[in-house]
Amino acid sequence: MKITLSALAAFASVATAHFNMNYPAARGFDEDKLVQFPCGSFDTPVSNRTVWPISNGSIALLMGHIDANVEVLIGFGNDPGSAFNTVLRPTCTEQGLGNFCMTGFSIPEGLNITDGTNATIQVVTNGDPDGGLYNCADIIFSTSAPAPADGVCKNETSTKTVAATSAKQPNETTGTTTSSSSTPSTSKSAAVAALNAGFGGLVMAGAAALAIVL
Ligand SMILES: *[C@@H]1O[C@H](CO)[C@@H](O)[C@H](O)[C@H]1NC(C)=O
Ligand SMILES: *[C@@H]1O[C@H](CO)[C@@H](O)[C@H](O)[C@H]1NC(C)=O
Ligand SMILES: *[C@@H]1O[C@H](CO)[C@@H](O)[C@H](O)[C@H]1NC(C)=O
Ligand SMILES: *[C@@H]1O[C@H](CO)[C@@H](O)[C@H](O)[C@H]1NC(C)=O
Ligand SMILES: *[C@@H]1O[C@H](CO)[C@@H](O)[C@H](O)[C@H]1NC(C)=O
Ligand SMILES: *[C@@H]1O[C@H](CO)[C@@H](O)[C@H](O)[C@H]1NC(C)=O
Ligand SMILES: [Cu+2]
Repeated sequence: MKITLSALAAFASVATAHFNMNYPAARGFDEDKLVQFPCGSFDTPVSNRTVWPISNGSIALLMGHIDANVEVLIGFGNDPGSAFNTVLRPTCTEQGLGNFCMTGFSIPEGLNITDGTNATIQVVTNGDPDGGLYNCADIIFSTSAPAPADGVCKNETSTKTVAATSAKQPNETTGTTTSSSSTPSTSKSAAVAALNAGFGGLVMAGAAALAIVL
């Protein structure tokens, strides 16, 4: 029983974490300040940057919302501040809790990015009713960057992406309540299906159990 409860607590904590950026390593993480633009309140680049490839890069996220829009931006240089002016991956909608591994990132041609160029990646998601959530990672580009270690970048079996219902940036839309008028029943049934399936069901069961315990 004790084990079951702590397992539920672990799952429940995923549900409250908004989202984490696991690879490349986030600059920092403060769940309560993830809503602060830019970088979820972490304004200072770290000195131990992740060596990241110029083509075919991956980004590993841990999703705490059952349905979220996700966009990836980049700012070049040692400290881009809030100038995340280049879109690396336009907004898509991700469904399912847990590990989400985005693949196939390549830097657009013509930007003169070479080995040793520094940059900061910002991932923007929604999922909360009140705007964007932000995580940043400081990187240094290398054509010989190692692939992420085995198991670091993987998808939960229930994870899937669909075309975003809005072309807006995630921080200009709210969570699951903002599906466009043509698709509410689809996204609702998808959310219910996810709730009833494996990981999602456990998370909600965990949250419910905790709510009762507390
Ligand atoms: C990139 O950042 C590191 C610190 O993280 C710094 O030592 C290095 O000089 C920077 N590279 C360039 C080209 O400025
Ligand atoms: C940088 O150092 C911090 C603190 O030791 C660590 O948590 C983080 O994972 C490191 N980041 C990278 C990219 O190695
Ligand atoms: C791109 O990266 C993925 C994930 O690391 C890997 O499986 C794939 O083989 C790579 N593709 C190329 C063309 O290098
Ligand atoms: C590209 O960047 C390198 C290193 O920062 C610099 O030496 C070179 O002049 C740049 N080339 C162009 C065409 O901007
Ligand atoms: C994870 O799923 C997304 C689509 O939902 C896909 O683009 C990506 O390549 C997958 N990652 C891996 C490591 O297979
Ligand atoms: C949304 O993110 C963009 C950067 O991608 C930023 O310029 C804009 O200020 C953000 N909007 C809000 C309301 O924070
Ligand atoms: Cu959240």
